[in-house]
Amino acid sequence: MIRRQLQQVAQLLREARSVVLASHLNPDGDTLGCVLALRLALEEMGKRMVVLSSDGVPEIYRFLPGSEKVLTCTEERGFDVAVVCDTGMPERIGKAKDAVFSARVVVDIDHHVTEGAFGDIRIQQPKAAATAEVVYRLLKVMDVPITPAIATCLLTGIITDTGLYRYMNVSPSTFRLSAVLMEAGASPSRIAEEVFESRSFSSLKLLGRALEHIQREEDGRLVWSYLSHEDFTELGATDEDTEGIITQLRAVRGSVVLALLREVKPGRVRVSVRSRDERIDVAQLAEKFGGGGHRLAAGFWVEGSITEAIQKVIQALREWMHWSTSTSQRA
Ligand SMILES: [Mn+2]
Repeated sequence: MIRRQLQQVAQLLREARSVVLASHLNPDGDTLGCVLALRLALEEMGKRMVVLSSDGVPEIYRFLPGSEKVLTCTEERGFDVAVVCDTGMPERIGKAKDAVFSARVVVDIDHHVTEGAFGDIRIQQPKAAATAEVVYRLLKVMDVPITPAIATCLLTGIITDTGLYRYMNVSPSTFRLSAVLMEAGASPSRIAEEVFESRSFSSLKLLGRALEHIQREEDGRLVWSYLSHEDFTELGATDEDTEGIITQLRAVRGSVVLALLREVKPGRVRVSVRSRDERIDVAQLAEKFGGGGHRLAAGFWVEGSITEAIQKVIQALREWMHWSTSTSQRA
């Protein structure tokens, strides 16, 4: 099934003259690695391309080959093919939506299964640890040589989406593909250094502040923290500096649901939520707040002060945890 779809997409891309590639909002290493690997492959094939990331490219991913070619938006329309990587929700591509849906064929490649229709061809491979695994398969079907630059983009997707091979999505094939990409010229140690050990000084100060504010409830199953607007101004930090903080909260023994609230602008709070229990679908909760994401990782915005946001969100999280665990027990 997937192989046939990949062949279909390969054919479309071969025939296309112009292609638009789009990553999701708040882009991570997987979504960027995928669009940049595809960009390199299509450039080799002489296609005209636009690569879009509505939220730009975070500093830690600027080492990725071709990242300087990524645009936040374009006026260009009417592409032959659009490829969206790593999300199943059109809202998650932000303002890239207009260019993407102006294309004659829209392809969505993801490793999460999401409800609803998105695009004309939808490839969902839940067994893959990262969308990069699916893109690798597509490139193989297209007979594209895996250059060191392409391998670097794809391995970055795998390394970041598996949290350095620590999460449950890691399978023997994740390691097999990583070995292939390493043989093709990607360096895991360099990627790890660029992504995890190249943080700004203010982002570490901010991490310190978030750890200082850490709280737990629900017998330690809900662990959360916050950053107020004053924290950001005092430390000279921006929201980009919060990247990775939520991952640190996972370190608390017994934690199941993690949340980080930060008042990015006065009166506007950005919330990230993670779950390590399949029954607790945080994307569904995020949708109630007008956001989205995946079952185990989602985000949304709340209007109001940080204090108001904490009250609202933590209460909602508690209820959501109770509801999720009791309904799935019955099912
Ligand atoms: Mn991903």
